[in-house]
Amino acid sequence: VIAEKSRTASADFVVVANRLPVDLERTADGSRRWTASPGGLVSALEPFLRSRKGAWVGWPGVPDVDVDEFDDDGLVLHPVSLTSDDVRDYYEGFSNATLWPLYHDVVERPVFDRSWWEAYVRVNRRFAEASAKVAAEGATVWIQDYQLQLVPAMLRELRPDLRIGFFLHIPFPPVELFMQMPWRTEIVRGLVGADLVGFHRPGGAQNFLWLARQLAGLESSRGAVGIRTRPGLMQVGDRTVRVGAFPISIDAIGLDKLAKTKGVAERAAQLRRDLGNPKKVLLGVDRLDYTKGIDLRLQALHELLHEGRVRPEDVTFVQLATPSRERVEHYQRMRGDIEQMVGRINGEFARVGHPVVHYLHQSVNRTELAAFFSAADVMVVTPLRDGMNLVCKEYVACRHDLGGSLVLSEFAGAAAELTSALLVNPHDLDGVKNALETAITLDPAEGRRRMRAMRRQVLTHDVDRWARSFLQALGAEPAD
Ligand code: GDG
Repeated sequence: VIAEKSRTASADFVVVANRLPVDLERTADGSRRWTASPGGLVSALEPFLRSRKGAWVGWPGVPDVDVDEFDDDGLVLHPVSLTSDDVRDYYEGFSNATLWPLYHDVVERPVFDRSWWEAYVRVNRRFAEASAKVAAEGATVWIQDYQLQLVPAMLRELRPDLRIGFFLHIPFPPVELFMQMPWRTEIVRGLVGADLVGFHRPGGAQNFLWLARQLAGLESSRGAVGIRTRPGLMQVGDRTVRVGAFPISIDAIGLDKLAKTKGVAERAAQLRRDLGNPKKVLLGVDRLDYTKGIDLRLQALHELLHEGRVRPEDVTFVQLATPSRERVEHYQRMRGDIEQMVGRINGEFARVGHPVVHYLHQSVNRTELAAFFSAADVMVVTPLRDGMNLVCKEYVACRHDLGGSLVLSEFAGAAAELTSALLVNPHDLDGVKNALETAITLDPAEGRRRMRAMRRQVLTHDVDRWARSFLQALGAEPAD
């Protein structure tokens, strides 16, 4: 429980994100408490913020509550209130039913609703105003993700003295798709309010530079954008905006350490026993999201079982599906489809006491997750499109034993780094089936070779390096 106290803060370093690093929870007796909301972003940025008298501006996760700013162990948290209508129109609507599908290759059809757009503008302004109040003279403000693309320009107008960075955690779409957006020019103009606009992949940065030229008439460099270094440059009035690629990562060393603990090893062994000691454990871990390709991997498994290429007594597939965005219609439909497929596979291939697919629509803690990663022979990551995908990097970080193999979609940002994975085109079902079969039967020496190469990449490119390289490009951190 964190004590709430009001004070005026003047921070030199401010992170602005849709959510705060802690969630407000209303308990059964009507009282309120804060719970940590774990995640890559929070663990990446928290140390930076604490060491720099930092502040975090974000929504506490429940509608219609007003909470004063408070100090969480040296980090000042500034809650931004959202009404139920804001949550429906700005968050579930424009963010998650317009931008999310549009930016993920229109895997679902984006809904363009003018009242949602109005709410998006209104809420972005609220975030900009809150940030303007919190930041000290000349402070650095780092704005996160697709929910807040208008904040950079709004904040610059209020506070021209600030150094402003923006990072997009999801893919930036191909130009042909972005052009569908009725408010495309407004979004581009919102983003170029920043001094540095960062993406996971150079392709996203390149698309953005092109669109800024076409839609906002901005002069920009035409050379290729490199990773971490070699940014694109864009002239916006008398300012030069940098545009770059900064592939995000995980706390690889922390996870490696956790996976080496006795507790995790014992729990992993227990999980395998609980699953009936199958020859091969296959694992999927995702937010339950239609971009993640959970249906594809189930379909691939179903066909492999049908064709007798995989025997139900040899394999167990565990799908951890964290509940997500449950009030958005696309998500409700997809959940139904996936649960039907799980039922069908088990209906046809399970024996009493031995389901082939274990499906958990639940969230587990970090230690339990590390145990699942340690227990899995084959990690299946098959998104149709994913900005980066941290799960595959987490799996690799947990495999100090060099065991396990990774089936990874080419359409995850991580595929550019994890080139020793068994890469698949998720639209090619035969290709996915072949990769699963290869992974299940992979020669252990070959598996170790691949895992060693992937670990080298993940352990040397962690989230701390990501944050530092972004802030260095922004001029907010000294160069190494
Ligand atoms: C977006 C982009 C980009 C999942 N279930 C549990 C749990 N998780 C954790 C994973 C991982 C995180 O959630 C999911 O991160 P991903 O990167 O895989 O996917 P998104 O949520 O879609 O994230 C993505 C990311 O932003 C960062 O920029 O990589 O492309 O879409 O850390 O481990 N954690 C726990 N229990 C669970 O049940 N504790």
